[in-house]
Amino acid sequence: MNNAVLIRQGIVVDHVKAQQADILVIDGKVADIAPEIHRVPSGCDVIEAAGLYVMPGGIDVHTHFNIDVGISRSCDDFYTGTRSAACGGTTTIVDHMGFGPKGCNLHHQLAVYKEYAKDKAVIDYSFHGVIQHINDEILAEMASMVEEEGITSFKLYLTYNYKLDDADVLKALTELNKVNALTTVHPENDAAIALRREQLLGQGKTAPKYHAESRPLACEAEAIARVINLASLADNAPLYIVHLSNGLGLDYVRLARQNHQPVWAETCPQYLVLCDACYEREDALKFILSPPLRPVEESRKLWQGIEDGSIDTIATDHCSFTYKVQKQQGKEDFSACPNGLPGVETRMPLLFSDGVMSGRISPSRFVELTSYMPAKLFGLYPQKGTLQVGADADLVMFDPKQQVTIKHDLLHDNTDYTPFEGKQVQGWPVMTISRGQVVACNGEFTGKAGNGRFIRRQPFHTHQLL
Ligand code: DUC
Ligand code: ZN
Ligand code: ZN
Ligand code: ZN
Repeated sequence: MNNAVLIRQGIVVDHVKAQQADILVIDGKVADIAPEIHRVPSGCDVIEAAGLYVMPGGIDVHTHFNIDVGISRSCDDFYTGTRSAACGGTTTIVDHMGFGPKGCNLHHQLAVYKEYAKDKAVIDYSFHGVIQHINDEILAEMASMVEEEGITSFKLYLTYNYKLDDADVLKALTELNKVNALTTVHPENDAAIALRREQLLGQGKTAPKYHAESRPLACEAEAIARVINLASLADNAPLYIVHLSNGLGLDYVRLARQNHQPVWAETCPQYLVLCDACYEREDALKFILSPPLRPVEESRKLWQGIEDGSIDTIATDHCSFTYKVQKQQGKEDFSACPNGLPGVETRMPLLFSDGVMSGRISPSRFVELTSYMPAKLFGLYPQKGTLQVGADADLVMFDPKQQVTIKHDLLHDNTDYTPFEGKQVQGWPVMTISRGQVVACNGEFTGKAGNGRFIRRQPFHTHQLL
């Protein structure tokens, strides 16, 4: 199919600059980008983008679609999850694979997930491997996951049923470093959380609001400091901290970097625009996730990290459960509530509004946080994360003039609420293009299930990041 699109006179933004330009897309790739393009193939479609920001499509490197968390299965699958992503300006997701039965190996995990996504995804996708236990087979599989399958990042949990002890964390970090993979970590101190949870429940403190008290920020900060030191012991293995929620953890990341350790940090919109006051609400169950929402001063510290460069990416941790049914499991006992929030569709508009339009960050820094750095860290660059010639024509157009009050009714996921209900934003994604095809336009989904492709990612090399 010879398909050509000319996007005219938008404010084209990359991770370093913004300038008015035309973009020519041919067969799903960026074919030219210039102040004005006059030579275009006959029959070329034209999209007028004057006054719109035209940016690389969002890359959300932290979703949990269709995940079985033991007490429930998240309610967005790879169709509704990617549809929602597309409508919010995201053109690639990297999902954290769920946990197969105990004993299931990494290649099996990948085969299961490829089936989940194959006929459903509407935008391109990849997966992070999840190391749910360590043995010789798992360690031996890591190299071929990277070299043959293009799975070049893996997740370790320090809490939940799949937590690894320190010796296994060291083994995983060491081997993943050796095979050129990036290790991502969910850092929370499991023993401290288990003890507090037992104490709270024993005192009859079972209401949803005690979820946050059961895992205070010191639990997270302690685990961040620990895993940073374990990574240093593992021949200075590269390390990526997921869903950072607090300032002390961020200070540990800064300290590690001052010591030239290859450490990167991700945060999520919920930690920037919501706070622990949500746990005082009647519908507190809607906000149960881990790490929990923090006091408002922590959001301020995270924004500081976004402004000064010590936070590298913004992802969502989209892990949705319905409020009316699934979240109600936690009504009488916070520990029985499935953990997680929806957010894949609201990530880009929230950061555009509260970041760019409020003057905290430049449009280029927005691109860096939402697309360029995710692509660089996770082996998608330069196919993704940029609008340079030859890159996939994955892009989003934001209208800075549109004011929107976020309502669940506007969104395209499969849950029944948004934690951001009623929040006003300035600026909205009015068109999303995935490999040259319009997949969302003015709030309407126009893509197709199965059009998304599995992307084999490049191995990780620290020197390409520094
Ligand atoms: N935290 C959540 O709240 N949900 C999914 C996984 C996680 O780490
Ligand atoms: Zn996590
Ligand atoms: Zn997660
Ligand atoms: Zn190299």
